[in-house]
Amino acid sequence: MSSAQSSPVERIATEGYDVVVVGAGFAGMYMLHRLRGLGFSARLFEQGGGVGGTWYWNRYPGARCDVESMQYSYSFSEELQQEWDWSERYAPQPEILKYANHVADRFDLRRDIQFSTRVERAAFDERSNSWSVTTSDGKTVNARFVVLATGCLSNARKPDINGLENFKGPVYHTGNWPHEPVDFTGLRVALIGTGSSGIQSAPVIAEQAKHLTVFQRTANFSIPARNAALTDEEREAFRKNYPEIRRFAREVARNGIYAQQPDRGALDDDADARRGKYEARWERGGLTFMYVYNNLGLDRTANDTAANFVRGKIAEIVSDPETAKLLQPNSHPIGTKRICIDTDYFATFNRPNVSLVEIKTNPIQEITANAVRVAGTDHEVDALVLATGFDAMTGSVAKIDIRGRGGQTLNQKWAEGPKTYLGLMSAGFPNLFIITGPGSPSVLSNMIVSIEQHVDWIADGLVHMRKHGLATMEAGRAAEDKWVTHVNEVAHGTLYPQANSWYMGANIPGKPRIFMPYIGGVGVYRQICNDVAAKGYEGFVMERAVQPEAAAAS
Ligand code: N01
Repeated sequence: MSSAQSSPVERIATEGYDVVVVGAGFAGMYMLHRLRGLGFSARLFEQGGGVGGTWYWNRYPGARCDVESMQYSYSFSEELQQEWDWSERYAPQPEILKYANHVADRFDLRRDIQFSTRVERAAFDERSNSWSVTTSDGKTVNARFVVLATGCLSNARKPDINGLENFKGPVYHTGNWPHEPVDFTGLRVALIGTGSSGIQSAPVIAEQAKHLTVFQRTANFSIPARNAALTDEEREAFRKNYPEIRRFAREVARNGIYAQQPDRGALDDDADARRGKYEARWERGGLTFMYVYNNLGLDRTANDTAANFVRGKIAEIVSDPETAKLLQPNSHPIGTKRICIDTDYFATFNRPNVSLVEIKTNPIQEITANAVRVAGTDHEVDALVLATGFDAMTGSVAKIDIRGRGGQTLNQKWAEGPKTYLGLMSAGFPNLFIITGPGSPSVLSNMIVSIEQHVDWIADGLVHMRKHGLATMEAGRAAEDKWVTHVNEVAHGTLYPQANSWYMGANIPGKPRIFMPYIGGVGVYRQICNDVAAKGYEGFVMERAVQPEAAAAS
């Protein structure tokens, strides 16, 4: 498209880029690679100083992926998946970041990436059918297409806790951790938040700190990771079976993870058989605990059997009965908030240098210069760790001033909740794609499986447009409304909306309560996307450029 030929579509491209990609995480990097392979010109802007996205920012102690390394990796290059050696069952953050850097080097991606540059504004010009993209260095470039690869959990959220700004010691957020080593030796540390990040970091901080006080608003379900070094034999077995493993992850497994699938519901087994199965999965460890049975996300009675099992395990592990009781989750069905995967989280509360403060009934009153005050008691600390999560799925998109047709902003359009067709595009914003956006399986799946599917689908769409001389592609309003309704209906057929989760936007005061990801499963979703494309991009509106002569005559 970037060759200097005569159609208006092509002339625009020579003044800028065919595509601007925002974000150099796993989504943006693969998008860039595909675009270049197809002969599109592309520029990628990344606000961080390096590639890796989530894994660039989340450097907190104990950070590691909760999807097994051999599966949390790109599948698009056979050479890449055969040559890279993962060291552990669950890769630690530094190793995933090293992998991201390896990919950037191996595919020579950096020459088209501008680091330390935020995209601040993107405005669609209806006359030229192109986007004008303004970056934090004050420059503006033109692009026919913009692809938002801004990540679902990339906008770290500082909580509105009274007095936080008065704290005299260092304050860290797990989602925006310093690049320099942080040493807690000899310090009293407060950890606020007990989601995946808090649960992963608590045991590691506790080993170093003089004292760790964990402030828990909602107790969470967590399953042991059973992390271990990968043996050569294990790696080899995966490599040999990759074609089948990848196919299964894409087409069969709901969450994009190759694992044994359940063949029955929890109430189809008697109590002994059920307990045996839960024990076996607990011993194996990891996310697949939730795949013992096929109705844990659907039926509350079935769900209770798994939740009771985990509550029982917490009581067995934690020595102090009162602490154990506080750590037993009761506010939501198991799995309806993202289940956590830990290494020694519950056992950490048996350490003499760790204490738990429950802040549901007595919220934090204030943070003072040197303490966290709860129910009139000052818990004195030297450092604060905020593991308080993200403005998920929409937060990073909302930070960009995006203006579509008629100058409408995406934030205005999404004021009552995100609206997309297939999570990929939003009506009124032509030629703007979102990778793993709200309305797609994204955060309910192995992210890399979902990322590759979206990138390939977008790449195919651009090739289709080039082949047919089309200038714009846009979600149709009717198709979008229908999809939003469908996403909602599927979610409300499950137990998920019963939790005050970030899936629902419930962690951000004032954010609309909409179940954002598509829960139908990655295989079903992939088929829907493929069918839509096969039917000539059914539900999307695709238009040719108006030729200057025709425009002048009208
Ligand atoms: O964030 P979260 P996260 N006062 O939103 C509490 C992925 N991830 O960074 O539940 C006091 O889950 C909040 O309490 P409550 C994964 O998808 C993956 O841990 O709202 N507390 C909660 O306990 C995950 O789900 C990996 O009542 C406050 C915690 O902070 C997602 O990222 C590792 C508060 C936030 O939990 C987000 O995880 C890490 C306040 N004002 C993350 N505000 C792996 O791959 C919030 N909280 C392993």
